[in-house]
Amino acid sequence: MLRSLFVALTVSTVFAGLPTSEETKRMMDHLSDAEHFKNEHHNKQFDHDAFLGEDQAKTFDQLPPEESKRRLGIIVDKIDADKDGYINPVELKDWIRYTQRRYIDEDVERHWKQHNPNNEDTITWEDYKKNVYGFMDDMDHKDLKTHDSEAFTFAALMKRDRRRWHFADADQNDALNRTEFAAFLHPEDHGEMRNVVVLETLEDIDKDNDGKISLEEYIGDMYKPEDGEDGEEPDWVKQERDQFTGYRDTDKNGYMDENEVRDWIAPPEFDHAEAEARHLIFEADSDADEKLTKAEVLDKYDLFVGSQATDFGEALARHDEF
Ligand SMILES: [Ca+2]
Ligand SMILES: [Ca+2]
Ligand SMILES: [Ca+2]
Ligand SMILES: [Ca+2]
Repeated sequence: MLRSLFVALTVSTVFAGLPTSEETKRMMDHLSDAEHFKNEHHNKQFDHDAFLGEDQAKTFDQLPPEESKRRLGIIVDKIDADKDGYINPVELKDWIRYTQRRYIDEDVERHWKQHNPNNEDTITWEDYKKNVYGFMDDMDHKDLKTHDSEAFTFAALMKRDRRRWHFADADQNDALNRTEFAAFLHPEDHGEMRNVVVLETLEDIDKDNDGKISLEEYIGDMYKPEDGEDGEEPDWVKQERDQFTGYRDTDKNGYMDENEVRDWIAPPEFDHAEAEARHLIFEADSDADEKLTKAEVLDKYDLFVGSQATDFGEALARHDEF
């Protein structure tokens, strides 16, 4: 669904008056926020693009491999805070946390300025709506009832935005100040937004709109057999089926409801940076001394630049660091 929506949004930009690529990207970020919550299987390329932004990802993809590796080497030196020649788990965790913070802060700053050019204290919903969805006024309203039409897709996104706006609006004046706007843009980063993230996650996966996630919807969200491929499911998919039946569906009624989804997505105290640091060290630490040399990192180049949590790809493409 995320993929097809992405295609729909990309195709739609040929029409006049549609959102800028920046806005389209933000809508996509929106849709993928829920994905970032799941500490399970990711669609790597999608995460990569969604996390870096299409433009950033492109810059990075265009770097010659040798140049990317050279830059990755420089980053390794930076992560090694005590300069002993090794990256230890704490250094890696701190660096991941730092880059995530930086990404979110810059993202909020950029969107805040974009939607608030006169630097007011708040942005009203009406202004935001006009800015982002104003183009819909010119759309054929018949289309709003047709599933899979553009108008229908954008109307659904607007409805979702409206609800998220309401959740982010702490003082309930229907306008968002900068802090509230940050919660709106990055609900995954704000504990008080947890309920709306749960709802969005559930709705993304609940294809038949019955308000609960069946086993097939759960699997369908993370795995689609390739065309013409009709053999056995990979082992990890079988494990996910067992996970669903054995753990996720705690009351054993065959479905995940809102509460079960809440338990599933990473708990509030879950430390993404620490989990990712541990994962990367586990994967790359070939001599198992629980720290990484530059050679070990460069050996696992793909792992590091592909990690959406580490933001290595973003760091490699930044102009201000090299
Ligand atoms: Ca070190
Ligand atoms: Ca407010
Ligand atoms: Ca369902
Ligand atoms: Ca259940």
